[in-house]
Amino acid sequence: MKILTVDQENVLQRERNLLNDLRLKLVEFKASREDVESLGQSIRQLDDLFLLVIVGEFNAGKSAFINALMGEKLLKEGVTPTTSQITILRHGESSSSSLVEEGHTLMLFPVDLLSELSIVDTPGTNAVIRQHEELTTHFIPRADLVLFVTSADRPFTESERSFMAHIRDWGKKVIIILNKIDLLQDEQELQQVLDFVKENAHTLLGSTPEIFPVSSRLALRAKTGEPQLWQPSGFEAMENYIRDNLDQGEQVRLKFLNPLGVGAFLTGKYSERAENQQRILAEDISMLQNVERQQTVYKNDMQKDFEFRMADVENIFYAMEQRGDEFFEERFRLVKVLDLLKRERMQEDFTRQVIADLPQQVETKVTALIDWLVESDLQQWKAITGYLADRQREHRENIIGEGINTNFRYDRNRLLEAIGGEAEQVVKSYDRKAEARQIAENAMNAVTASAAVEVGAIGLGTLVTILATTAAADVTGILAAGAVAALGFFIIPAKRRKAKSELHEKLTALRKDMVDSLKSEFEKEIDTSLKRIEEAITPYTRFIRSESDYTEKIQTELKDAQLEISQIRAQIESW
Ligand SMILES: Nc1nc2c(ncn2[C@@H]2O[C@H](COP(=O)(O)OP(=O)(O)OP(=O)(O)O)[C@@H](O)[C@H]2O)c(=O)[nH]1
Ligand SMILES: [Mg+2]
Repeated sequence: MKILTVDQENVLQRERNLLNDLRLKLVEFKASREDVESLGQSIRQLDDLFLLVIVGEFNAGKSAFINALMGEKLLKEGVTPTTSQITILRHGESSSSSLVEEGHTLMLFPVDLLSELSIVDTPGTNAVIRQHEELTTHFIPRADLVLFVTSADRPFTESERSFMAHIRDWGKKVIIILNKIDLLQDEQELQQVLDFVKENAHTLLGSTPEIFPVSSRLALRAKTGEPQLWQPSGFEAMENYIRDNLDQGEQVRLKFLNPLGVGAFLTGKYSERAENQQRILAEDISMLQNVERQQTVYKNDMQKDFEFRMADVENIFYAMEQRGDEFFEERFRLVKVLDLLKRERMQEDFTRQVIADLPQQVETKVTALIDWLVESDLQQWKAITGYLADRQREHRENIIGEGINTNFRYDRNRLLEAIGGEAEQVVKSYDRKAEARQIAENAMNAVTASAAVEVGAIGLGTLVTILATTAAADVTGILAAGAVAALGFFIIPAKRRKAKSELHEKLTALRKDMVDSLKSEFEKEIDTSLKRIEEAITPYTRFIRSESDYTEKIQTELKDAQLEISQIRAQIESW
């Protein structure tokens, strides 16, 4: 027996696969339990596309009838009550039997007929009441056809009668299978039984349902190698009736379309969720890009500003060099030769006129520079903290409710809070003085190291004084050693030149050392600061990027599912 066309069967297969895939995706995307469950239900509806429910008293031959339908003796038959549980038969790749949660048995068989319809075998109608309730509430309402099996040798028993009365109100299509007609003597006996059944059914239902006299025993034999028994089995008319009744265009279409509708609704709902999520992620990403941009701008600005400020420091040295030149110019003269020999005096004058307030100037400029550096770093941290806080606030105000996956929301908020807290902590515990001291110390250590001077904890200004004075002392030392008589027109200018160039050399070296060491300290400081900020937001960046990739993947998959749904729909609607 075949109910579906090849085309319908293919569509059914495609639809099943699609909905099963979609179900897995929804689970992965943390869809709500109810949504996953309602999709599951739709898939089961598809499994039970046509549901035949077989009822009748024990020993009527219900199980035997089903075996004959399937053409294989798969269910147990017996003269005593045999089927003890409601048993649902579906198609499966291999035979299996399992107890399902509602307390009935699910049996799977690799039988073609079952891929088109599901069959419910039931215990006899005289079995316990509880089962009746289970049957009437769970299976009768879903049945496409209720097959009432009654045995020809004991037609329409009391319990069958009361059960029929019980299901009457559901308004389900019922047909009566008068089984075991092979036990009857002749046509006349058959007619008697048929009349009896008809009468009783009419009294009970107010109308007469279709009645099919069959022999399940003969039908099974006919399907398993004795074709001559097919005609007397009476199965032909009965099977034709079932097929014609189930295959009713519009109804089949609806049965195919319903689960697709559920699938379409859920893909729509979760696409929207993914879209909302993606929107938030896009804003997060643009915030992160903004931070990155800010970092680059910050670095460039700082570098430019630094060069500018350093030029100021360098100018102090140039000014001193100029004062030195003037000083030597003025002192290295023959008329002042006696003054030149007064070493102490010379040194004092040099300190007063040439070195002058250079140490204080350097000290002031460098301190200002370091303060500026520390302050900028702090401001940058504050800016970052501000961005993060903004994102958090915006998010709190903008609760998209159902539209966002709760797990995503939780993870993201947790990260934002952690990073925001960390940044805030950095800002709070920021010790400007300590930071500045550290930078100054590092710079000084670098200068003293390159100048090979042993200094304790002195200021930068003092250090410059020491170094500059050494330069002056040298100059005068050389002079003191020379013989006064030898000082002539040639010697003094030469000495003057030498003093000038030595001062120039020393100052250049000093200035260079100072600039270089400050510069390298500065660069180190900037890099550390940028890196610290970067490291603080890295977990967030990583989270956002991976969530974004994932959401994009889900979005594509849902879109594909939507497309496939509409394709299948179009095909069904063209039937
Ligand atoms: N002669 C004859 N015997 C049949 C026919 N159909 C079933 N039987 C026999 O009737 C007995 C009962 O058959 P089952 O199929 O077990 O009956 P059931 O309605 O499923 O009974 P429960 O599961 O106990 O409710 C078995 O011995 C079957 O072989 C038939 O068409 N002709
Ligand atoms: Mg049975």
